Amino acid sequence: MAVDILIGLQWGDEGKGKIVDVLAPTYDIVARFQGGPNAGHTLEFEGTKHVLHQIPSGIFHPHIQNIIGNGVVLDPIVFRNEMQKLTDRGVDAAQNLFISKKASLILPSHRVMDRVSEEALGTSKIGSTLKGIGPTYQDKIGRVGLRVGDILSDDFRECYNKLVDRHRSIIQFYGEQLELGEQEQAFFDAVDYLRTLKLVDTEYMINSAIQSGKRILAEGAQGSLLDVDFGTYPFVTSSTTLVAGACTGLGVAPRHIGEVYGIFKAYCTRVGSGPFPTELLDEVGEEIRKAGNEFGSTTGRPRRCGWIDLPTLKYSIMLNGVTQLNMMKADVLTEFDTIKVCTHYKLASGEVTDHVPHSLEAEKLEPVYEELPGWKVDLNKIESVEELPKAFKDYLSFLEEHLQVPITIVSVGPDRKSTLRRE
Ligand code: 2SA
Ligand code: MG
Repeated sequence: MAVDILIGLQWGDEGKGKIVDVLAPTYDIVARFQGGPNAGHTLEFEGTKHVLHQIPSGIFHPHIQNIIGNGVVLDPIVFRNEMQKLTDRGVDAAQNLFISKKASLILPSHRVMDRVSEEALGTSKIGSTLKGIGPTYQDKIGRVGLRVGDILSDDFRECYNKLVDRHRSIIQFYGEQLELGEQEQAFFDAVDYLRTLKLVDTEYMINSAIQSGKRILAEGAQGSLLDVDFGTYPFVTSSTTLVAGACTGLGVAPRHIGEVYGIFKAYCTRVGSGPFPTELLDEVGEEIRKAGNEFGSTTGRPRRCGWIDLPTLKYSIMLNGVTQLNMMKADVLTEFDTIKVCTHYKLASGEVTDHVPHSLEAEKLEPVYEELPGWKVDLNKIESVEELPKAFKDYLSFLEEHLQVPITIVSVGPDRKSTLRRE
């Protein structure tokens, strides 16, 4: 059996949480392979909204085993709060959650490092979520980090102190003193809690599940354009957000990859700094933000909004080998008379291309748009594909023709039920 993978094709917040939740019932395992508390996966069902940060979106289904893979950076404090919230809602997450011993630990000092490094960058800051993601991945690649499995050894506190001493001197370099206050105790309390959970070698768990024919879904976080290699560097996150990240972040060989679901919004958003060719800085952008409730689910930051961008979508589809597309938040565009689609970029040299150039900075290119008629029908009320208005069906066909991958799911509202299948 293969591992199916769900990936965001834009700058994150495409609605991955909702689709995992919709697809989950057909899977035995849902696994996270990268990122950490910077993610915010929103799920809505039975009139309530749940935001998950580090816990896989299959957690609401008791029959699903949920895995936090080795590629994830885990903040024990945030994790404990997240578990508590689930408990408060009557979800017994501890029984179907498995955490890789090789996942990296985010220390309170990593969060401080994230902040001081952002402050030092000034106006060229990344717009990080300040959750300590970058510094933790730096320590991982620098081979000095701590991992979940380390909390099981007797000398964990010494290893912790050693790493924090290192962080202290880096923070001093930035002209600050490291003050952890109550955070340190909170960290050790959360680590004690973590020790009571199922800490396993998840690579064995996943590979034996593949051998025994279980169905596995890997859930990406952030988006392809935030990938550390192929995203809009340096305005990216510090992990591999592409399908390749699921191989290294779970221990799955490439030949075991099956379907690749590419999730995208009917328009485009970005939170944090960095280039965004189709960004709308006018009232249209404001209207999309309002209609789509485009505010960060982790930080509450307003998201930048713009029209859909096909060159970057094609790029993400290519890098991930997407086999099915899922369009999210189509209902948000109801009020618009016309919908713009960026099909190409016009470069400063005058060349028109649908390739993503080395830099997406505004002064280096200009989006080339095609304008399509809007549908002006509230899609939220629609219950089957047949009922969709013609103008909307034309929008879908237009995109499919350019992207050359079928759009198999269309989401027309936040609830689980507002999901139309086009297979
Ligand atoms: P980081 O914190 O080091 O990973 O930040 C680096 C860049 O990656 C962006 N990033 C995100 N973009 C969209 N959504 C994310 N998750 C939250 C959400 C964000 C929030 O679901 O809404 O609540 O603000 C996410 N996580 C990281 C980030 O903005 C930086 O540009
Ligand atoms: Mg999100």
